[in-house]
Amino acid sequence: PQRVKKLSAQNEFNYDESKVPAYELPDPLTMNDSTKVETGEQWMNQRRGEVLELFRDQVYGRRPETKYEVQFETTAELKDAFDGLATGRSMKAIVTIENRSFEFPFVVFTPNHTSGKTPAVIAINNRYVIPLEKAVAEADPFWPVKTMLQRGYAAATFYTSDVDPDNKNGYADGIRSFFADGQAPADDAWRSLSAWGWGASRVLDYLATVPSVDATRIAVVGHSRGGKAALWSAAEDSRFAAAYSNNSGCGGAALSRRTYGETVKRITTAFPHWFCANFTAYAGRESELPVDQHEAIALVAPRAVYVASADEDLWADPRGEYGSLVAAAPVFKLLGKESIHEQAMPAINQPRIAGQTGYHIRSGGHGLEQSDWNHFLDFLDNVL
Ligand code: GTR
Repeated sequence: PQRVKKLSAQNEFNYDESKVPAYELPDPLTMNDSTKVETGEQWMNQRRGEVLELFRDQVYGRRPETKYEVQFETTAELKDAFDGLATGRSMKAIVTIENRSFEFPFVVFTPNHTSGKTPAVIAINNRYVIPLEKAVAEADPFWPVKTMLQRGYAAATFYTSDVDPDNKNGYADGIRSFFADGQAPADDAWRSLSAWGWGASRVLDYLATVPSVDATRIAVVGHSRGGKAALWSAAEDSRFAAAYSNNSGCGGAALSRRTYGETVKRITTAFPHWFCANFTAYAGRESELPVDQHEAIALVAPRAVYVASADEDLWADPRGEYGSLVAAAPVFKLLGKESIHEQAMPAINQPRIAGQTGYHIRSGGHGLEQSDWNHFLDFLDNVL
């Protein structure tokens, strides 16, 4: 069944392409003062910072500047996981500010027999906590750790709610409240999507200390709400070499101005803890947003971005997800990189890869499946 949502009485959500409003996307290559960006340096040194600030201010919120320390502890180890293919570790990140601390767990598998350093994939996991033994015993297409290891990647994951509860009433138990020392969040302060992205950066901190891992070849991946967080994570942290945003929809890869499927109004009402207060104000007036999601992709340029949709997942607006990738192309081009620029979407289950960006639309519903991973890893092999 197609993932479409309807409110009982009114026809609140649009799934009719002919009813998508005419819109003009903000030009990533025009500075706030209307100057045109003409060189890659100008983008990297001037305009990129402006766009990043706009997203912080209007969409995902600003991360705190408070100084903190992070330490890592191994809580369990599995030396010969998958018949000796890899070593698995349950880890704990301990974040300290003065005499207070906050902990969250994560899991890492590193290949045992490698020549040289391996790339790594960090998955922002919005499903569950993964004990080591379970990861080994039960093949799970949502996080196919064995596939990644066999293809020469280290694989790490953490559960979103362990960093910041995915619950509109969960603030007190999360990292945001820890940073704010229990104070309520300011209107422009970070929200959960940004907090989860921050969690991925802490896992990267750890991977950067692992001798067998190449810290310059680490990707961040997420599905749906995790896919929104993955994109923003790579925008905020340039150490990520690639981002994969799967079925991420509204507030992820999909263009907000299309108002197809999920809208700003619906998402900020259903999930008020995901976006900063300012974003809520664009409910029903998406065309007034100073940014759109193609610019979140542009923030990752010239690094690699992979986007995937599912043809029945209309709630996430596949056309809008593809469209933002294409609309980011001028930024890749200015940075001397090739990227997808064809306006027409590729056929179902036919991945399209061009330079630094890749895309596929899978047949079927909302989800992250083995075939999605296979296509993404093919792309990653190419770009890393
Ligand atoms: C939905 C939400 C989407 C998407 C999804 C998910 O309910 O409307 O934005 O994030 O959840 O994470 O599976």
